[in-house]
Amino acid sequence: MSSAADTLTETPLGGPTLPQERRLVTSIPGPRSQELLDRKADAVAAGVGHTAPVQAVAAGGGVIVDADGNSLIDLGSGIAVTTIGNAHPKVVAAVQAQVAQFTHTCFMIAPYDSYVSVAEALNRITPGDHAKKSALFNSGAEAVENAVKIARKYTGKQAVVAFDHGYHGRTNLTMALTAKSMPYKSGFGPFASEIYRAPLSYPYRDGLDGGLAAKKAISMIEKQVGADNLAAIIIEPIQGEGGFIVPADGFLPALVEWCRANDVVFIADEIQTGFARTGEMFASDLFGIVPDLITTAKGIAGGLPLAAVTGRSEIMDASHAGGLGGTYGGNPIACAAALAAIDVFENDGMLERAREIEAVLKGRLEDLQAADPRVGDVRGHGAMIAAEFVDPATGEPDAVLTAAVAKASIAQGVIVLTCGTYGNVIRFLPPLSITDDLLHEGMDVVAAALAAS
Ligand code: PLZ
Repeated sequence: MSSAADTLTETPLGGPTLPQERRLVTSIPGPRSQELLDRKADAVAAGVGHTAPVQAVAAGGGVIVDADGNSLIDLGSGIAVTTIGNAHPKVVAAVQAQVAQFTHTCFMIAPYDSYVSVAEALNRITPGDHAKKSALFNSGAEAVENAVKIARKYTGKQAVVAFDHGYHGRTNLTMALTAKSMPYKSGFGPFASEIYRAPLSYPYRDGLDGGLAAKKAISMIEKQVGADNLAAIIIEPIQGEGGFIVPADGFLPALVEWCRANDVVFIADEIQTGFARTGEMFASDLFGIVPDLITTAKGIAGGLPLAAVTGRSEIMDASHAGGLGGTYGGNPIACAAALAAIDVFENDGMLERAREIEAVLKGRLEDLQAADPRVGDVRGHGAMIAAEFVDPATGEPDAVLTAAVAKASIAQGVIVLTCGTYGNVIRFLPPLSITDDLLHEGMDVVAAALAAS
């Protein structure tokens, strides 16, 4: 083990050349990280939290290095963003070239090639071979806001249905669409009107097959909202923040079919599930559905802020000229990064890598489940896998155990994230650039943390 002082002489460069190892040279947080956390407490609004008590100085492959010289295994990808790996060389080169050329003109003022190229790429790689168009934005929440605007304009209707356990963002409209009150909504109302919530298919907890679960949701929508008033339903094909809930087979296709028959726009929020995360380019492909509109962000640009709405041309074109936009939407640096990232997704074996990661993670978690009844459910696809922790006697969610396992794992240099409406899910979202050795070592640490909790 090198000493903290050795590693601190200069800041390491990120990217895949960073030593791919878990290395603890101080306790977590070390003194330099603690110094930053103290400044954060003084300078940054208390509402902005953090999961790992570290000061990140470099990241790449499957690790994040902190200011004390610790190297942590990254099983979170900054919430499913750095899917191709942090500081990916192709993204770094594309960003460096673009930033030297021009940083901003505003696409609405003086358009440029990369925005149009990203739109063309999205129209090509998103599900369905119908005519499509795209519009670019900065964040996932902004994409969701715009998808709802577009669906309302197209249909001339106002109501929007979201689902139990859904997460769509933190802006006013997207808070209304998001299911969970604490921490996302509590005290931040009033919320946008004309938002309704339908029951989700949650096989581990509702025991319903997809057809029955869809019937229940559609009945609620017809009785409580009415198709005549409904502009859109929005759903994550696999709930992210809500607990990596994979709906039963048939649930999503039945919803899509009902939308088609009732002039309702079906919006798939693939902000967390998109771009190879689930072992398909989009999770909609897993379920054989073709959404009318799809929202994307996160993995799209290798860590640069970019988001999009892509969908049927006739829907996307419903807005009057000048009705959609924003100062920064489709920023040229983010677009250059996205073109590089999409090249990696399409040509560098990312779908296969996500499926290999699924085999490793599911194998490890299913072994844990077989040995420990507190692991109630193991689920997910690709590099989006979760374990739900319960009280074995009652099946009740065990958020206390979940938090303890996550905290102990992070203290041992493995960054894991929790999620779930009941706070009882640990989710694994590693970058696809992680090695199998690091994955296994990360899972060894999580298993030890569970055994000790
Ligand atoms: N839709 C499906 O997963 C972002 C939220 C983290 P933004 N999820 C991470 C947090 O606590 O704020 C997300 C998502 C889905 C929309 C969003 C919102 O994307 O880029 O965070 O606005």
